[in-house]
Amino acid sequence: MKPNIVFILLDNVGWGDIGCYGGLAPTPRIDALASQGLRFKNYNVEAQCTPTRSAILTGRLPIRTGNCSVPLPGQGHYGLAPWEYTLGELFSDAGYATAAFGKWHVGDIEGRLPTDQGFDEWFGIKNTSDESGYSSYPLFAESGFPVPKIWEGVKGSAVTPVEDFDLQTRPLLDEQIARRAAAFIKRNAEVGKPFFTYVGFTQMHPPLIHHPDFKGKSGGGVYSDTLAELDHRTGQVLDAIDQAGVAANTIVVCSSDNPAGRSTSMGGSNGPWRGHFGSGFEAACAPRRLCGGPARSKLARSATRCSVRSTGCQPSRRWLASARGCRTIAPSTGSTLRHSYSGRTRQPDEIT
Ligand SMILES: [Ca+2]
Repeated sequence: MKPNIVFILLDNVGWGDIGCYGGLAPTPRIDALASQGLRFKNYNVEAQCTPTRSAILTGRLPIRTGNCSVPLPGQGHYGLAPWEYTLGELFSDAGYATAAFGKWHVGDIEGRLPTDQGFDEWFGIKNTSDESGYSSYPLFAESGFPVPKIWEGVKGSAVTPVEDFDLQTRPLLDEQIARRAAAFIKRNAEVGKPFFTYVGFTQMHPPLIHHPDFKGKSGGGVYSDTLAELDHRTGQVLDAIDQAGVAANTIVVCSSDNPAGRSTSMGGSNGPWRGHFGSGFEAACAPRRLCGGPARSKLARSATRCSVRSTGCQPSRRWLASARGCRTIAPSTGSTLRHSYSGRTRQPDEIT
């Protein structure tokens, strides 16, 4: 039976933010996921959102896909070119139902959106959470810049706007992402179709604004409150898997795309690592990553120092999907984690 895959990608969460890595804010759901599976202690990503996301989705170094940095508004087209072979395409070719929810940030034009890159459906934002502040800037109306939107779409059709993405809707977005991801999981589990979903939560990326249900809940300020929400949203996705009765055949990966930022006033910890989001120091490449299921009992219930890179996600998923007939990505930089996932070794293998 093909395993279901749920890839939860957090935004700008530092090594030291999560409880099981020494964080002080309570993150019980993510900590529980770590205790059920494999916790990586040497998982390396890129220093910014777009480079890491492109590497996860393609298994290729950002320099090979042209995604070495986050573009600024007005810099022109960016992201994954239509010919890149993404996880969405890989799992579609292997017979999976596929969906992306949340932040994309690897292309914002037709041909480069999730539903153009193999995903059957998508709900979320094309770029980054910074855009929620644009319409509140002085002279925004005079600038002629379009009001940022939250979008949705299905494969084969143009995406359509759901609502404005602004400072009012920004704190409510992850609630919608979790709800839609849960519905997708339950819908496909009911019909017995293997599924892959890429859940890109938008927290803890600025602007950091309380969801009303979590304001003051942690006692540690806005950063801690929002981290509590992020933990809760992750838990909602895990609950959906359990409620759908497919936990024994579902692999969950939880990862951050890059570390916390440099601002100490807003919170965020990169643990023992020097530097911050976007810097050239080690913290920029060292978020943490957790795995849980299938078959959670088959996984090494442990932490590993095995060196892993974000490019390893695509070859590993290809193995997990038993995706014979999937196109070979060339040149790929990733190595699979098949034996680490199965608990047979703590070293990556099969350099592809
Ligand atoms: Ca990020």
